[in-house]
Amino acid sequence: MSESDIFQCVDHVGYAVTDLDQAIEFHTQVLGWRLLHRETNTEQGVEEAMLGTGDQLPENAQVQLLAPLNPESTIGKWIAKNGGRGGIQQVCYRVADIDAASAELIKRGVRLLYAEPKIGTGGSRIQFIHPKDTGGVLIEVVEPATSGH
Ligand code: MC0
Repeated sequence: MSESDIFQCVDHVGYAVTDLDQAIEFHTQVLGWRLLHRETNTEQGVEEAMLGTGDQLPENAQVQLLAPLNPESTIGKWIAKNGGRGGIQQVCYRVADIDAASAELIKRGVRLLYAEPKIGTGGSRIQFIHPKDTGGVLIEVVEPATSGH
């Protein structure tokens, strides 16, 4: 696999959704994605589902469906600002070592949202680059739980 000097690949695209079950049904029944994983992440204020083409995480680029646990959560506020509708909220790039990647990104002048990575889907470690420093896209950075780091 050919990699950039920081990122390995697009890990997932994250959609804010208003109804998780309905969104899972659409993505599996109509689009043909497979449901790989589902969990509640109270720290992030979401109930989320990962969909892909294989059997387990991590794999090829996935789709992440993010439903707000409450209106004050990040996703709840994003949906409210988006006229009450869902949509693409983030794109996530995969790294092998999130501590090294974070240090390098800071050195290159972007603001990260957290002082230390937080826990994301499936026990992964996650960080975000502020959308004001990326041209308007919220970029998540993930070190999958199974990367061996
Ligand atoms: C806000 N902005 C965005 C944006 N959210 N721009 C692009 N994409 C987004 N998703 C812009 C707004 O339009 C606004 O620009 C400015 O940022 C401030 O927005 P705000 O509405 O005042 O919102 P804040 O400042 O309260 O929060 C924005 C911030 C927040 C990015 C800090 O969304 C955040 O902390 N995100 C990281 C966590 C997260 O997204 N968690 C949910 C996924 P203007 O020009 O109007 O000033 S959890 C997840 O993904 C986990 C489970 C996983 O993958 O494993």
